[in-house]
Amino acid sequence: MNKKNNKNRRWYAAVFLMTVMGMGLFTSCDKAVAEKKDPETIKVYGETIAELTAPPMVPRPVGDRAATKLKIEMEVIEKEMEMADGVTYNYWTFDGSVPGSFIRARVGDEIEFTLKNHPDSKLPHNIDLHAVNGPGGGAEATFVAPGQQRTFTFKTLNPGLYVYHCATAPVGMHIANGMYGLILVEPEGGLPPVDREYYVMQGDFYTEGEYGERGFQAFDMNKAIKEQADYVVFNGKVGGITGENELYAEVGETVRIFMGNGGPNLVSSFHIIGEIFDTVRLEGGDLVNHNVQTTLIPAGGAATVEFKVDVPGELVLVDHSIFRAFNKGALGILNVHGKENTKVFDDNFEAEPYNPEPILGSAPIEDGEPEEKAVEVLSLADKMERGKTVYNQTCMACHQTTGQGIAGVFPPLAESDYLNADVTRAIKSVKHGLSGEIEVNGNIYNSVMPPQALSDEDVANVLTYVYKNWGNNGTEVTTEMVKAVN
Ligand code: HEC
Ligand SMILES: [Cu+2]
Repeated sequence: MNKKNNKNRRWYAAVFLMTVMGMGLFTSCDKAVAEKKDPETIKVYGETIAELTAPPMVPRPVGDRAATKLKIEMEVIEKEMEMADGVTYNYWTFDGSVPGSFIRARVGDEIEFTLKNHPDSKLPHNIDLHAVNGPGGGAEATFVAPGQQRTFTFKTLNPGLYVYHCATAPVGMHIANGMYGLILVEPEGGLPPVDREYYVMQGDFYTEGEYGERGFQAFDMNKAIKEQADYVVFNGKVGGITGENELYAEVGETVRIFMGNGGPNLVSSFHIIGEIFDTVRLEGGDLVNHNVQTTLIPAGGAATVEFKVDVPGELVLVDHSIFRAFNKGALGILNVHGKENTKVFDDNFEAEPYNPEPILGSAPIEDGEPEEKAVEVLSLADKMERGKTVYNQTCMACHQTTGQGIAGVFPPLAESDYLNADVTRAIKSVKHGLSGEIEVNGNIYNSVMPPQALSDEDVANVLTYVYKNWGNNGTEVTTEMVKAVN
């Protein structure tokens, strides 16, 4: 390894002296700090090649291992990957995944960090690790052109969970393209053991096309500057932790999620639907909170959340800035298997009728069909136009912009065999709602669609719009057809 000739050494020496003098002043009045073992003096034993993992997995805990010289090699790879079904994006990555490899170290380790930039890359890159005490967090020391590698070393002085990211100009663009990950520096003796650990990171993406627009999508700098994200996702893409990527645990187990936020812009209101965090290590630091519903994770920050799963079912990870979850992708699943525990949760009750007195001042409930206005017959083009408006206002929140649905939660309307097989059934579903187990394109859904409060005419319009889009069979649904279905 070649050490570079440091022109600024004198300046650094001056800053260092001032820092030492400052520390002298502080230690005299801050006993707690003075009594703590100075991490700088922790001895290292031997050399270890770091185990690195792609999300959602994390390397083995450090446990009680002594500090060591930890060798880390990471590679920058620029590559096209899927952002959503039918949508691709040119990601810039650390080690080929978004987020990049998870690094697990302990306080006192001497890290020898080598960054390689693959020869096929178009651009130079570097890395700023928030776990570093030193200029740029290593950014300057690791600036590598395509086909280059560089090394620097640092000692981990502060335990915590830290973000790393590329800091090459334009920094925002490098982060927006997926260049971030987490490095965990465990305290002496390690974190308390749990049954399962996972690695999740939120990120916001800015594409030329709207959310869900198919094909290759280029980065949109203007939207990024205006902070108008098209995608807000976990682990790099829509469905990053749903379907085959979902997380798993068994009833009674304790789960720890190392949760980071790469940004570049948005802060995360991280929440798990159906679970309470028993413990949150705030901002990745030493402050511990208990019994938390939602924890705020800044861009370029992290938190560790821990909880015991008590009953089986699907826990849903979301950014509780909730349109991001249902309309931009920030939704993931932790599937919990095991025995029911009706003491903790019991949902085996039938629905019963509820017929209260009408509320004074509310619109009277009419008997039978509401009076129809004289029906003007729309042209097909007008019908499609109107259908699109109804779709965007009523259906899109669940079935998504291009009818792609959300895996495991909302079935697709695009190329839906269920939809195309039976128009009467489809009309009935929209008019009266749909619940219970159904199979759509080979996947089972067992959920509830509430009845949609639409006129018969709008049911016809929206279904015509759906049938004539996204690879469906083109059926035109008329108001008469809707009227005929009860
Ligand atoms: C609140 C969320 C929600 C909204 C809003 C919603 N749906 Fe659904 N929809 C669902 C769910 C959930 C199912 C599956 C129900 C089940 O599992 O039995 C479903 C099923 C369907 C199905 C049958 C399955 C398939 O994929 O073909 C159709 C057709 C459908 N919806 C059309 C619509 C239309 C048209 C609208 C707008 C007028 C709409 N839905 C609005 C949640 C919703
Ligand atoms: Cu970069």
